[in-house]
Amino acid sequence: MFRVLIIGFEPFGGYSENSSWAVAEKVAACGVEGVDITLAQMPVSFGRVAEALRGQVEHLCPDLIVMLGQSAAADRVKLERVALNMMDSAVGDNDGYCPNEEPINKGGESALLTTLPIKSLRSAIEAKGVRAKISNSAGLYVCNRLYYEALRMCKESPYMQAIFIHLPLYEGHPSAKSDTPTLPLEEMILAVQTLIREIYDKKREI
Ligand code: PCA
Repeated sequence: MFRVLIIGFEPFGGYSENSSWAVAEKVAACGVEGVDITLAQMPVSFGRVAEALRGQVEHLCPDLIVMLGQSAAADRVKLERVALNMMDSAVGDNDGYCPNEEPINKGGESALLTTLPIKSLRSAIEAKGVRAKISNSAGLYVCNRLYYEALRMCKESPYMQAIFIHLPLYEGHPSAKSDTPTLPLEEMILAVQTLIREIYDKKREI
């Protein structure tokens, strides 16, 4: 069976909920036909997130890692193309750590890119009527840290692929103000299910 590790984050930065976890939980609960989905929550911690991912990946050996993160500034589903070898944050993570332009992997590659066909994935999501776009920066916070680690692991194990998706707040999110962009939870669930289905179908054609 095609094995997928789906990841969401714990709340952070004063938000009582994290859209990424709400969506990941629902996708894992509803499932995708023919796909074995395992759910994991990651800490919003520069220091702990890589080990948390490694533990899950070594245990599961997934074919695909789908990582979700919340971005309150996003107004649509954002498919992240690239992870940068840098950590920087003025506000600090859930451990209160504020890295100042620190490399993730000293001497390692400056950037790592997903090997998934990101444009056709965007088209598949849009064809379901969900707003989506490709982003060329996942920021320098914990999501980027996790994505870099996942793409590094994919280089070590080429059968494995990974993608990071930033999600807006969902409609009804307790932290959403009247001017915060939101998407219905169901649309974001559909987007992630569609992406998994699309990747799985393409694999089966090979
Ligand atoms: N978003 C943060 C970290 C956790 C999350 O959901 C980010 O964009 O880095």
